Amino acid sequence: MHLNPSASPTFVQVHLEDTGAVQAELVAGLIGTGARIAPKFLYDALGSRLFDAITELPEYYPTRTEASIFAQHGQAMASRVAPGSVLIDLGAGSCAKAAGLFPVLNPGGYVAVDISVDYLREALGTLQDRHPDLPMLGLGQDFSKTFALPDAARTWLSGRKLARAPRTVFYPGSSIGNFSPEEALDLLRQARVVCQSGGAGGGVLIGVDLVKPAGLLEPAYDDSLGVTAAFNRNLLLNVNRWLGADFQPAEWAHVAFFDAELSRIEMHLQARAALTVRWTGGERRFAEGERIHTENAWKWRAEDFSALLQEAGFGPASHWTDASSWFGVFWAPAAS
Ligand code: AVI
Repeated sequence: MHLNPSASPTFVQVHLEDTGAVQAELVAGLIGTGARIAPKFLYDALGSRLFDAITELPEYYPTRTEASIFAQHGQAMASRVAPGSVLIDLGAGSCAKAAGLFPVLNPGGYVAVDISVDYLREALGTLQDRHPDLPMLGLGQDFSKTFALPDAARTWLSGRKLARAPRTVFYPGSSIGNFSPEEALDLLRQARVVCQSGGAGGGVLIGVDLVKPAGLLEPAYDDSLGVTAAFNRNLLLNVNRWLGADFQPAEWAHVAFFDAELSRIEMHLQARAALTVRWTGGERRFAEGERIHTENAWKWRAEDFSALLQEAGFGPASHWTDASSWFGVFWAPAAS
């Protein structure tokens, strides 16, 4: 392997929400009828480790099923993705999924996007050592509300003669399922704008968990080791830090079920007994059995997701699945 010790990734952090805004969002969710806490609070340092553990559980099929689809159909995907594209990896984390596809996709540049640039430093540094000639940018950005390449990223692309390269937005892991259908449509529309601002041949490559019987779905979100329950309850410890609150995780039961009509898994925390939670400047009484809604994971039918891509303005989608059609990886060109 040719190692160029001078190659190093560039890092850009887009403005993070200030503490006051985060606290206001949390309090608004807690005091309303039907308490809710956004799923982003699942992912503090411990929560991210617990999620990594979830992906190894026998019941949690999505990660390994998607990996098998990439392994089996990577070449077919590569025939759609223009070589030399800039691969824009949403929620990149360890960058492992994108890195596994470099040999087949042959990108001309790699932009790893995650909420904090700190999550990307180590992984991108290691990856750059393995691919010294591939320009790499770590972008710290919360793309869950708005997704666009910031000026600093566009300048970085121009500086590497990649401004007119095709752009592939890569969003694996079925994280799109944690968006409502309306939010998913919005994100896909924005992804299309990002693709269309590059050269011809761009598109999205996206992993989507498909509808299946509740008997398969529910254990994936309520495993026998209790790892998902710990992941869900850990959100309360994170909220305690943000708000100075006194949630006691042991007082809350993990609840996960599939709502077939809405086609989504719902995760909640349910008070085991009547209790009061206090935080700096406020409190909320919970009756026994009252719930806090913490996450939704929508499950799509392949034809509905293809239609969503079309509604977002993409051209006709292709998709690949595993033998049981549990999971789909979709490619859709930005030009319709
Ligand atoms: C990150 N996301 C795709 C996971 C999912 O399956 O919805 C989060 C998760 N929640 C519970 N288990 C996994």
